[in-house]
Amino acid sequence: MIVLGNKEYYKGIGQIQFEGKESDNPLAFKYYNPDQVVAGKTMREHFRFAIAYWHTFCGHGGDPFGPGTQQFPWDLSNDPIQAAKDKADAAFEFITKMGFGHYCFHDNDLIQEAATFGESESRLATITDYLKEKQAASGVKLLWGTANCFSNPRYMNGAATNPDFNVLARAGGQIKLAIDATIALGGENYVFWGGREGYMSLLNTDMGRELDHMGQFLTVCRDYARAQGFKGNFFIEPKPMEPMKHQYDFDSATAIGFLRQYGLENDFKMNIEVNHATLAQHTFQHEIETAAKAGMLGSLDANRGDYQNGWDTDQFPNNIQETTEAMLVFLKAGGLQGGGINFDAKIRRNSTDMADVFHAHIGGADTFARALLTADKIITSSSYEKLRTERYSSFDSGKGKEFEEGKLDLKALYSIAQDNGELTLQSGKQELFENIINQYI
Ligand code: XLS
Ligand code: NI
Ligand code: NI
Repeated sequence: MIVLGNKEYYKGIGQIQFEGKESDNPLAFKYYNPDQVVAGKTMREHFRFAIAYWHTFCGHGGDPFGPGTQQFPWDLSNDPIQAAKDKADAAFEFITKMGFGHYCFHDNDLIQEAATFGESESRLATITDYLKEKQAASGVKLLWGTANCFSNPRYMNGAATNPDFNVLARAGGQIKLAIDATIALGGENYVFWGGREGYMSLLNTDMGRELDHMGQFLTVCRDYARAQGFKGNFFIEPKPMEPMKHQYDFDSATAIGFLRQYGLENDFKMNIEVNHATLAQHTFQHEIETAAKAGMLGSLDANRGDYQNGWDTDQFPNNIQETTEAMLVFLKAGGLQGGGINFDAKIRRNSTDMADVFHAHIGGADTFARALLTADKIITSSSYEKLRTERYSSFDSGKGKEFEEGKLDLKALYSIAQDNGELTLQSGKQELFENIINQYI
């Protein structure tokens, strides 16, 4: 029997409750009311909020100009297994106090990688057993697991796209273990973020061969997991650059095309991250819409970038306008397929109080909740839907309808153009659409 820790890490902070927007309590939700029904589902069901193990329990605030600023009481033990268990205790305390139902991890977030592959395998198995107990005791579930195949120097030239086969095989070994851990913990999904799958310079890169390797690699990962009985989704998390100059999963459209080319479209969906979208020069809502149109809107990694510098700064969401536009697309798409909203975000380097990470997650959840409420009101009570539908009304009947049905050829378009003569301009009314968003916020 595993003895679960009973030390309190976040002292003086209790369960975070919904108190409504009039509350001045910084440690309460103002908009996120888990049991409130919006558009036919509770907020809890819409969002399935998850905590990212890496930022919240492993990130110490280091940046290229200085070391971490956070000292976590769960990092004190010199024994890696004890330290991992202490971290798990802190994690489950935090997730439970937030009232969130899910968490996400990389294998190496859970426990420090060992000097040998065999020792790493046994460490991961040990902490997996411990987490199983923590999940059972708390009811918290695993939204998705993944493997960190980008930090260790062995992956500097990529994992599945490494020019050295032995590195590819090593990544395969590591991912097998991460899939095993995900399955053992009842994980609902498994994520691939191609951290170093891409290139720094095309001069030394055979891109076509690397893409074929990646397609084949994902195929064997899928086949293995399915053979082990894994029923969940696999998610690709597109990102255009950083750490590589060019990453193969550039954006949703690129990743969807890739999956279709390699016959993976039935098992894989998108995990869309706000800051990755903006790094690709897209909006968050553009990426959601692209995935939804392909039937591949799997999950979301919630954060925001800094719109002055453009990097993947992974700040917590607080932009109501942006999130409202995203929630419009989200609601119209019918929500997520199997995924949830994972706060892939970190507090700033100079946010050093234990309460800061609570403020951050409360703010993030409230941003999504307020945006969902607003988007729902826009859809149900404003002229937004009608205005959009009207723009396309020329396709609802007559020749436009025939075109949609594939009944008109180019010569038919030619004769319609001849008959019509010059056309009157149809306004796109963008400013009116923008005003509706503001009116309902
Ligand atoms: C990095 C990614 C990463 C993935 C999981 O930019 O967002 O954190 O979500 O590997
Ligand atoms: Ni990211
Ligand atoms: Ni992410």
